[in-house]
Amino acid sequence: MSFSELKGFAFDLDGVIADTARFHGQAWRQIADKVGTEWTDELADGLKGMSRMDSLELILKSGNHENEYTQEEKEAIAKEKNDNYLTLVQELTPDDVLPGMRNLLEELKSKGYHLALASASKNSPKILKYLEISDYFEGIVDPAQLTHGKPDPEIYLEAAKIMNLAPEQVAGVEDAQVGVDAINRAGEVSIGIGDYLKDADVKFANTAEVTLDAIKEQLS
Ligand code: B16
Ligand code: MG
Repeated sequence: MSFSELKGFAFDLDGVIADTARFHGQAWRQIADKVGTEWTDELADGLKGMSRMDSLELILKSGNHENEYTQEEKEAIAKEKNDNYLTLVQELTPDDVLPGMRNLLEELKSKGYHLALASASKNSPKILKYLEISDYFEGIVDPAQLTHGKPDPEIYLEAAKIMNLAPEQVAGVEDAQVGVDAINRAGEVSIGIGDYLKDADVKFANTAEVTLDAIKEQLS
């Protein structure tokens, strides 16, 4: 893993750039209550970075309810969660960019790094607009076009393609274990934010600590 090889960064959105993980959590908690699954911190962490349908499956499974709903009913529940989420995120403003991240995007952009978004969220273009940071990214991977969710490397490989870079020239930034695993499997440099993460090449306790110098220091 060499810092000098890096030419681009692929960012996760929820929990890395935007303080939206709490809104996903809040909206899923209502669904967990509805289907009768107990809400625990472990379940909340496990949902981070997972696609909408995978998240619902995990909630159903952890309460042993996986065989109680038809596909049509599951789609209706997932829509209900998303409607709740979209109501909650309406209150987002540019102040909801997580600490340090606007400066980091600015620094990376001004130093000529390529930037792409590798979020599992189908709502990410909307969220970037609320936060007024859409212009930093030269591309957004469309999760609707992917065959597999994180921890499959597909989303991070797509992000490298969008930037026209080889995987080893890209660093991915994540707050979820499935996301760090996806970056590692893509052969990119993994930057993990959160004490609970395992196997990240570069580790930070929170977003405020992430700077280009600090990344360089950990990679050399
Ligand atoms: P949506 P990320 C992920 O975004 C969230 O962490 C996860 O909680 C959510 O279920 C997933 O996006 C799908 O989001 O329902 O909005 O399409 O962390 O990959 O940026
Ligand atoms: Mg995330």
